[in-house]
Amino acid sequence: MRGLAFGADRLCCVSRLAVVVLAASAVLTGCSRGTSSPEAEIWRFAIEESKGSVQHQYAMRFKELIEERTAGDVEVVVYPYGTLGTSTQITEQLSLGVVQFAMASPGSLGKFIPELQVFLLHFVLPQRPEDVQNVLADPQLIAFLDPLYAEKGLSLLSMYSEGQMAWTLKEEVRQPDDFSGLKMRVMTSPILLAAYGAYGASPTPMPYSEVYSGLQLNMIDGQVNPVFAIERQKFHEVTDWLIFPGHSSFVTTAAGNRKFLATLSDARRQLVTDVIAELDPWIFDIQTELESLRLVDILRDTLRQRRDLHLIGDAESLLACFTPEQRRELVDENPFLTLEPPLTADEVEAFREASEDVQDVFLSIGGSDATRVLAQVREASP
Ligand code: 6CS
Repeated sequence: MRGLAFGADRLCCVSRLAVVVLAASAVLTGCSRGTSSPEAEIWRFAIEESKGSVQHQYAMRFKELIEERTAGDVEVVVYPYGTLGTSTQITEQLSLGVVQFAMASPGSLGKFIPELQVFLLHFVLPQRPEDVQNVLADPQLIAFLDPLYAEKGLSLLSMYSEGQMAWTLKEEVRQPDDFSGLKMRVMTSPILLAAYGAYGASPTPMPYSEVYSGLQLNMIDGQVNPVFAIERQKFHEVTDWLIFPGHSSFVTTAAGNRKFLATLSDARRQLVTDVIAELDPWIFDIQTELESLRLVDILRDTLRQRRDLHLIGDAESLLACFTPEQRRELVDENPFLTLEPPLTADEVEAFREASEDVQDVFLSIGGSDATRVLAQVREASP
């Protein structure tokens, strides 16, 4: 087994520490416990995002369905981001079996499973959300990636998109040259460093929880995340530009501890499989809905806080779900919002060209199966 990148002693310490933290956090923090009986078997589900996020919705629905279908014999305890540590620490805890389920995004897990970084490449996944979802649901792709998870003691349960990626920046960026000298926060996978390095930025890895203060204190100039995450983390309060370059979607994966899943009865394992299958279309609708709801919230904040916001993107499609009233109040009559022209085809092309070399970087550092996984993603794309 290719263990996660730390030694046995440290694993032991991490494990003991995590158990203590889990016990304390269940009492002290906002982790979601149900009302099941004291004898209920506990399944712990750690997520990389805060309450109100796409991952939180997913985990809470998982909890609801599992508890309902086991008539309370199983209780799922959900640990939102901040209760158990960084994304990397959550993955370590999953690998150790301290938690039984977790979200593990390629931006973090890609350090340990390099092939997974295929989802971090720009201009590789399709543009239409439905097409992205079809790629991620491709059984062949999942069957191909699961053995790589198995080497880390994990099981890949599902992959889904959390929406298109947007940049929030302190300055306008319309072409790669505009990134010159800008410190762009990225998650910790090497391909993200290469991707923003290729645009001329200074990529700066940083845990999610430190991004807001990093922007506020000018340690970084920008960051990249889907709209709901920008709103939840309030990144729009510390950046003036919200830019939709159309270069990628945020992909995450739901994973389980492999040994734990193997110890389940056939019926319980089937239950997990069924619930996960049911969640795939459900979370697609939820994330689509959150994308527009959270943009409404961001624009409402600009009014309330009297903060300027410049939006670069395809306004018609971004604002399509706004009610006429929201459109009038938050867009047409909002003195703090400037709808800038979307990136031109040439500007997008300049980013696409600059990103091409990063595919070679992926093939050279992306692990032994990088070529195959990239071909598989392309094959599954329309
Ligand atoms: O940027 C990040 O670090 C985080 N972004 C999202 C949307 N989910 C989890 C991840 O850690």
